[in-house]
Amino acid sequence: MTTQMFGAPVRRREDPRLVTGNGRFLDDLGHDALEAAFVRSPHAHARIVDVDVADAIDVEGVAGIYVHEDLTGPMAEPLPLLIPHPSLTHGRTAHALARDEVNHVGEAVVMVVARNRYVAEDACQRIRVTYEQLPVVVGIETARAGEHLVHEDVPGNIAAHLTQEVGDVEAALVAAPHTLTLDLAIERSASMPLEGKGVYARWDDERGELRMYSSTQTSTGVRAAVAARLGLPLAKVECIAPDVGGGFGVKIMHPWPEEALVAWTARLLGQPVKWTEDRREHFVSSAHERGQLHEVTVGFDDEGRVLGLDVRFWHDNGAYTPYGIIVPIITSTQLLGPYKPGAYRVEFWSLYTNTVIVTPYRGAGRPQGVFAMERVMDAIAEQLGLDRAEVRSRNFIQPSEMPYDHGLLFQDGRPLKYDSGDFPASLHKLKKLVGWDDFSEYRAAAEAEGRTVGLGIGCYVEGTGVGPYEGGHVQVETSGRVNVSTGLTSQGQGHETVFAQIVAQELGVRIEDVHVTTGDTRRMPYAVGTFASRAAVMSGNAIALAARNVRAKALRIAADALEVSVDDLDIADGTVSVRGAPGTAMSLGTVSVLSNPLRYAFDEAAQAATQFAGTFDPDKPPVADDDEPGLEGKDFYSPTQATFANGMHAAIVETDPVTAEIRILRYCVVHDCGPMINPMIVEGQVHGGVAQGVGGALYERMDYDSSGQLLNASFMDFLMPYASEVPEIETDHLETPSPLNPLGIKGAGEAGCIPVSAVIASAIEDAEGFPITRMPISPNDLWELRRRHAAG
Ligand code: MCN
Repeated sequence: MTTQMFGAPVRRREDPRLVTGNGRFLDDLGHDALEAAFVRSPHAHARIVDVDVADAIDVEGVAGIYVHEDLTGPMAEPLPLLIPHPSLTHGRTAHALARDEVNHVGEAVVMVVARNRYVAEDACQRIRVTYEQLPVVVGIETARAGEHLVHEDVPGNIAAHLTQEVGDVEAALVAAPHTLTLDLAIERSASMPLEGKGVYARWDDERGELRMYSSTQTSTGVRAAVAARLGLPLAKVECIAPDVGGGFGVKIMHPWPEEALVAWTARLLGQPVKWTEDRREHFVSSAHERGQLHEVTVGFDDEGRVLGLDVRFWHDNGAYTPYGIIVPIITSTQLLGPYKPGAYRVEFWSLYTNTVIVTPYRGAGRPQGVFAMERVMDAIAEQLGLDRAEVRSRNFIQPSEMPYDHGLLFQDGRPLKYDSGDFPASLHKLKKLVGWDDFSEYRAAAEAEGRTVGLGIGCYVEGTGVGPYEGGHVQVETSGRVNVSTGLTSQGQGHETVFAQIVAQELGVRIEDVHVTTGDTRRMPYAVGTFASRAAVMSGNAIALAARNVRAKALRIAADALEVSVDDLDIADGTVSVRGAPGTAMSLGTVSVLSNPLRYAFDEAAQAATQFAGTFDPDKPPVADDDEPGLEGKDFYSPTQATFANGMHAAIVETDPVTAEIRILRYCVVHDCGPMINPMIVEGQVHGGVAQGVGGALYERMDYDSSGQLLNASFMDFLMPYASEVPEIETDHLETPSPLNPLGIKGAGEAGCIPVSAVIASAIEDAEGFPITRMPISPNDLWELRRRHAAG
């Protein structure tokens, strides 16, 4: 019997490499490369009048200086709009180097390539760009007012406007015994991977081939986008994602201007070129998210059941829309979480501002939506004097109602349908874990000590494992070693471990013999990327199917060689044996030798194969008619819809009566991502997500002034939680299988961060006794709220 690998808390195989400093990140590569630096706009909105590079050209070591006018062919075109949508009536994307106008501080205007980064930066200092400043639009209120425009030809700064309605909301609200209206806000924030973006490209002039390395979440996307920009056949471009030090969504964008420009200059100059983002660049020229204002009206009955929900919200999409409306459409369709809203109308406006672009950031639109929905649940409970968990439970979709269709359409125009989940069971577990029913005693004990505490709760549902597809390739070498590749990339999720677990389980080999490669277009040119918590579902299933194919093939070949029936064979620990006759066996390495008409006898397995020469007819094709040579198999997994994970969090916070400091005393999570491939990794993902969520709830905000300057564009000023601010996270799991995929799994990578703002707001509100309607909340904010509340 092979050890049960699926579901085992196997320690991450990549960690020894990573924690001993042996990871190879982008900046560890390309020491022979020229390096690029950029002159970026210091203004949020301005016309470019003149670019004077005369003083920079002669700087010793400068290889090239480029402005927009130097770009040719597709390089001069605006960057692609990656996800169009019919409602995106005024989509706009940036040029790789700004043409005529800049629309946010940090937009690249000039590229300098030089011997090294120091020289490139020195040359940048000598370049003088003359700007004519234009009126600046910062913040949703200003964008909505429409007095000034980000793009002259976009009236009201409205990139997109979309409404969906299920049922008659107006009638439901009129008929409801109770109604409430809430104004809610979540501020802009951003992912902060430890390793910023980076790209390194080598051009091989003799072969006309480009090899790129990029710190990306999609090597196939970068490859395709860059090939198109440079007018190269796909076959002539390779892209490899080395170790990637975090992505959290920002590295899914492709191509980033720098990716296209570095590849283009590498070809132009015939020399390797590299660019590594610095932290300030990450703040002002990568991507942000989260910024939304919500106006919610809810109608409900005396029991707290929602009868109608009317949500209007405004999304700050920054200066351009490469990702269309993906973030607000996720908010609008997944805001409902585990609840049935009666009639539902959601309407949003996606607005341009003179700030950094938006791309999906871990959770992608859900933290905002969950914040809005959960504030509503708490407000209903408060109004009716009901228990907050009870109100939630009365509105739950029941397991018997699965699959559940809210009647909403997702980005692709298809209905969004929950496949599975048991919300009452999750809530039951959470209440037990946090001690929900005993909290009044906990509070009384705290109050007796003069402490103010509050308990908060938040529930969410998350569409994970979205298509269109992902592939897996499994190959057994004659040594018995198993090579596994999948095209999506890894940024720290532990894919080398979980995919090896799946293959060990499915094929019947030792995990030590499995070697996993991700994100290399040479190995697997067909792939999408790592985002939307999709790797486990997509590549996990594709790899499982590929391993099953290899297993079936191994059994066919071995049955033939051993002259037994396939049904009499088993594979365990890399050996195929005849059930009941353990002496009659052959290693998978030997099967691999037999699978290949050219049987090199260089290793043990090959020599072992010779013992079957008698039973193996040399005149017969060495593999069955429908097989190809080699013990390998490939498969793809392509679902028709997302699978829905869900979770519920609760937290106990303490607020300081004098300093208004907010401390999280306990943080509890119940999570359901179906069967867990590796519970230790899932918990690590949940912990990381909660840590990021705590940042979003209490610390992290993009502090723009009205002229569009980002005032906190460094780690000196942008607060992130340290280990000391992240509470110990107590977790429990439910494993409701998805009926949609062979392994029954759902994604887990974003879950942790989704409800944290909602939960912390709920707990602070419970502690303080007045509504919390805006996150993040700092001690200053809380102090100010207390002052206003006291003043009535
Ligand atoms: N897993 C599991 N069993 C399940 C579900 C997941 O064992 N039922 C494991 C997976 O095999 C994988 C991990 O949990 O090792 C996360 O899986 P999944 O939910 O499929 O998410 P992805 O691997 O697709 O990762 C993407 C997701 C997203 S969208 C963001 S953003 C994010 C995240 O993962 N960025 C991360 N986690 C991150 N973790 C790190 N360290 N760095 C990032 O940039």
